[in-house]
Amino acid sequence: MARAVELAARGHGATSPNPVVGCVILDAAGRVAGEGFHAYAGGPHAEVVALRQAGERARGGTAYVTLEPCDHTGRTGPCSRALLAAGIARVVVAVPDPTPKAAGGTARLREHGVAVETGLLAEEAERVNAEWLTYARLGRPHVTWKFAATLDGRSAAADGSSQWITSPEARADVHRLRARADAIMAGIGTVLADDPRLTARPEPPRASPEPPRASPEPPRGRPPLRVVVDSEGRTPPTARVLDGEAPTLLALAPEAPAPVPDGSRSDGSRSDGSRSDGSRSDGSRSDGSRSDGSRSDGSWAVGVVRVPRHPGGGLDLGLLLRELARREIVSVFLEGGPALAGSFLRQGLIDRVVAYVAPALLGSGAAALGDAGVTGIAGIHRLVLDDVTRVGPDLRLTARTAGP
Ligand code: AOF
Ligand code: ZN
Repeated sequence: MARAVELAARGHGATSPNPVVGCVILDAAGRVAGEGFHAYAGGPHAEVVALRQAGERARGGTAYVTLEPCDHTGRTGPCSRALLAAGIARVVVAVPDPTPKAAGGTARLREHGVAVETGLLAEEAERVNAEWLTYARLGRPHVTWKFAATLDGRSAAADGSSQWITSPEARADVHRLRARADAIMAGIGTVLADDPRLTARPEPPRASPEPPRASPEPPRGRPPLRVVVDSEGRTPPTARVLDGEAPTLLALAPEAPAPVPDGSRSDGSRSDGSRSDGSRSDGSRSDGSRSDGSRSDGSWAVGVVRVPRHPGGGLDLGLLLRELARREIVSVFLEGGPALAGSFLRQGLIDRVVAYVAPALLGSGAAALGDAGVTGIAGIHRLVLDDVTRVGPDLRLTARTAGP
């Protein structure tokens, strides 16, 4: 199962809106006969990849799968039946499938006399598939909040300048994480202060830190969606997030002025709520945008979404996340600033924290996190530390909140 979890991780950043899944098949004598992972949505499921490799050796064997085998016909056929047809005698599952649509694989396997065990290395399998499991269980994307700070916890100097606290290595690492996410989010304060591009620009790996991919996958069609939380509609028309290099969504309060006309047609809905496809027979749209959100000139569209205000201040971020889930955004990489991160934490919507800590001191200046609703030590937000890694001269700490 540990190997299956390792295999599942190879799908990171490529399977959305589907889970990452790994599978190992042992023959009747306990030797590895097949391995597989889910490489992209619409591609064969991990079990099917492993069964193909195992061939006849699967008969009487054992399948280790990180997620309960599906029992439905979606983009592909049911894995429960594929396992039965291959003559698998025993199936070991780490985590049950939380979606009513696909669950039921273990029940069907048992009905047909297959020995099924569940829960093996469940914690590891949960962690590798955290984004999708959060999306499937809660109906909202998984949120990772990333920040960079000095040893004394400052993210900006007293004059407000905030760039280059961490090393080029740490910044390259951030681009790698951005590329894995379906959406990259920032607040209007960050857009006004830093004018970030919010695109993923990962460098090609030098020494191949990731294991080679075992099966080919089609290239990702769409760069991560850039989301700006801009309650009052203050995004300047010249902001880099509007440069068309990647799709952008501006989240505005219901009555705020829209800084740009709503060019989003990716789901056929207009900013006024009416539904209109607007497609032409050549696949392009009357406004020059295509169904995937790209325009005929190769640039990406800017869309607008209206989000009610939250009684505690700012927008109702839970509703914004639900809207993103509706657009099949499984994971959000939140890049600040302090006010938005504080609102997310207050509203209980941060699942993971990635902190880049530079061995440097400022002594004054702003903290990474704004008001998180804590007034006394009893209200402290405690996290579970999952990983500590050196990135160049800096440290990367990964922690998670308690989770659903
Ligand atoms: C995957 N890969 O390896 C497994 C999945 O749309 P489909 O037909 O590909 O089905 C997707 C669902 O199947 C998915 O949401 C999950 O519940 C189940 N298992 N999915 O994409 C896999 N084993
Ligand atoms: Zn399946």
